[in-house]
Amino acid sequence: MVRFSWFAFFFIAVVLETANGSKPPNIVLTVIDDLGWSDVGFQGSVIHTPNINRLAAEGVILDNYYVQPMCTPTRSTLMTGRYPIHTGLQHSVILPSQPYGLPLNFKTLPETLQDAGYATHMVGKWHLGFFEWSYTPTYRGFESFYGFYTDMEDHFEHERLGILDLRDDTLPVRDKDGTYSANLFTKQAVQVIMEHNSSRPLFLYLPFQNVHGPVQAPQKYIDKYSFIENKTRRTYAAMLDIVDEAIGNVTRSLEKAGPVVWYKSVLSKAYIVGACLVGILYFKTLNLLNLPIPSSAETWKIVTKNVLWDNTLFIFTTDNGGRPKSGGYNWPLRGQKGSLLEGGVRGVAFVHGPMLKKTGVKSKELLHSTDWYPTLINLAGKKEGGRVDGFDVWETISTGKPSPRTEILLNIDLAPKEKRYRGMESIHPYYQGAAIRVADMKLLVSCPNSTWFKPPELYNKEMVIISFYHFQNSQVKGFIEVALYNITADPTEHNDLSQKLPDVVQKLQERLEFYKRSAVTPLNKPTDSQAWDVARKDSIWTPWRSTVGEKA
Ligand SMILES: *[C@@H]1O[C@H](CO)[C@@H](O)[C@H](O)[C@H]1NC(C)=O
Ligand SMILES: *[C@@H]1O[C@H](CO)[C@@H](O)[C@H](O)[C@H]1NC(C)=O
Ligand SMILES: *[C@@H]1O[C@H](CO)[C@@H](O)[C@H](O)[C@H]1NC(C)=O
Ligand SMILES: *[C@@H]1O[C@H](CO)[C@@H](O)[C@H](O)[C@H]1NC(C)=O
Ligand SMILES: *[C@@H]1O[C@H](CO)[C@@H](O)[C@H](O)[C@H]1NC(C)=O
Ligand SMILES: [Ca+2]
Repeated sequence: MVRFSWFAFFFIAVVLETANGSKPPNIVLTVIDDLGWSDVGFQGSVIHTPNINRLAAEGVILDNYYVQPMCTPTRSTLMTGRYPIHTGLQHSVILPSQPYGLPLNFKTLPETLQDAGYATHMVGKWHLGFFEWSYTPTYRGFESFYGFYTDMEDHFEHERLGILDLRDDTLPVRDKDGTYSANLFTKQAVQVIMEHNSSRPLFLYLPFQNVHGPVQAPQKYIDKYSFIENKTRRTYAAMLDIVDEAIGNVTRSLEKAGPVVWYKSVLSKAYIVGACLVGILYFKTLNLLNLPIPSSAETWKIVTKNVLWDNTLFIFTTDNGGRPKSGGYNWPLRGQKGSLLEGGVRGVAFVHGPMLKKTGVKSKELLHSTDWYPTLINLAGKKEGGRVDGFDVWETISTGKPSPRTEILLNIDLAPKEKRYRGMESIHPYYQGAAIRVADMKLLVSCPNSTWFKPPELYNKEMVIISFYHFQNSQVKGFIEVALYNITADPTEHNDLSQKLPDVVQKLQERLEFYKRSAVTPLNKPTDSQAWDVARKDSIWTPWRSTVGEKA
């Protein structure tokens, strides 16, 4: 009888194996907030990230991949495939009491994946607006949401400016005070995975709160980094360490989930008898031919081959560069979060999955965070509707084909001059400037200057180099009016070629002008005191201009 059930398992395995081949992949999109270019182990960091390193090594590392320099804009590119100049989110980020968000006329990635038959879940940070319910995740394509709406908050108390921001779907979660967010989110992600019915493909959007400030982590993880003297850096290391553990837990649960649910739903059906007969036949044949009969353990291995993980595309990306003040570093790249220099926008990222044809490689092809939208919906079998700025880069990632991209608009965020921008100065005075990458070259215009920030644990080793850049952790003053870098030859942006190559400057300036013509006015709005009134009354950040009722 024991053997008998193994036969059944085996048959199910074979059926699933065949079914899997044509099924759209499960997609797990993991975003690490403010993760620095050089902070993960596979970039040479001292921070311990064994799970991330292994997945990166087994997958494809994206070495020439760009994001936007801040949270809201990058997240908007993931959801829409559009450059922020086309959604109105190109300037700064949404603050808790500002009444705007990702415009409702853009169909989001989860909405499109839902059309393609996906189960869509989100765990973590939203940061794309919540002033009305219709802007929140469960109204924008996610079947479930567990996380927070605002830009940042205490990792233990889940409070932003002293007010709670934590929800399960639309309902306040008030009993998690003291539980670290990475633990909460991991537990929820694992639950989503284990409860997922694999008759539908899964889309899990998992934007962690880590490693964004406030710089906090459970003491046990901080203690692992006693060799890092600087306390901010030590705690940041702990924050990344726990994310690595989280990713280990999430991938392990993907390795377990899937067949059990399928097995349960199939068990009730009559053709299980047929399955067993085929199983018996198979084993009888092995017996007759004197071939070894697989042991229970081996059979289990075959059965579990059909877990979610075996058809999962796992994407790992930062949303912007590291912020040295909060312990994140982009060394040897220049600049930091908020800057259009490489340290702000060159994103650390990799993809992993059995559907990749060429793995264990570093892709040098030009890629941008807007590319996920068309790439993923095409993989899901749904041709994109509407215009996007991203490209379907699947062949590039999967087989190493040249990127369909020749250029990336990094952003256009110039201080207001025109009339329509007047009054915007009070919103957020920091303008990033404009930048564009075309093939090897990158042009920067009107960008706040920035320097090279070296992680403190590297000081002793390379004293000579650092003494040269010893304005450590202070934002260098001044503006880069115009600068041109050959990023392929000079990824650290040391050698400004704008004087030497004026024709190249002009060519790239024309491309910037081209994009400028299609830019929409930034949506930024002054803060609204009503947001505070409602938040204080409900003791949670909540939509305050509610036009739609809560979702049942
Ligand atoms: C990972 O799983 C282990 C075992 O269940 C748990 O103790 C640990 O807290 C989890 N890690 C995170 C980051 O939640
Ligand atoms: C999974 O979904 C299918 C199709 O909707 C359904 O028939 C089946 O009962 C579900 N299985 C479980 C275990 O919920
Ligand atoms: C530690 O590093 C942070 C930035 O990561 C910096 O602001 C702080 O001044 C450093 N502290 C010391 C004692 O060097
Ligand atoms: C920008 O900062 C760098 C590094 O500190 C410095 O070498 C350069 O002169 C500055 N450029 C401008 C235009 O201020
Ligand atoms: C940029 O650098 C690369 C690599 O050194 C070189 O092949 C290319 O010709 C350079 N491009 C320009 C426009 O100078
Ligand atoms: Ca961020």
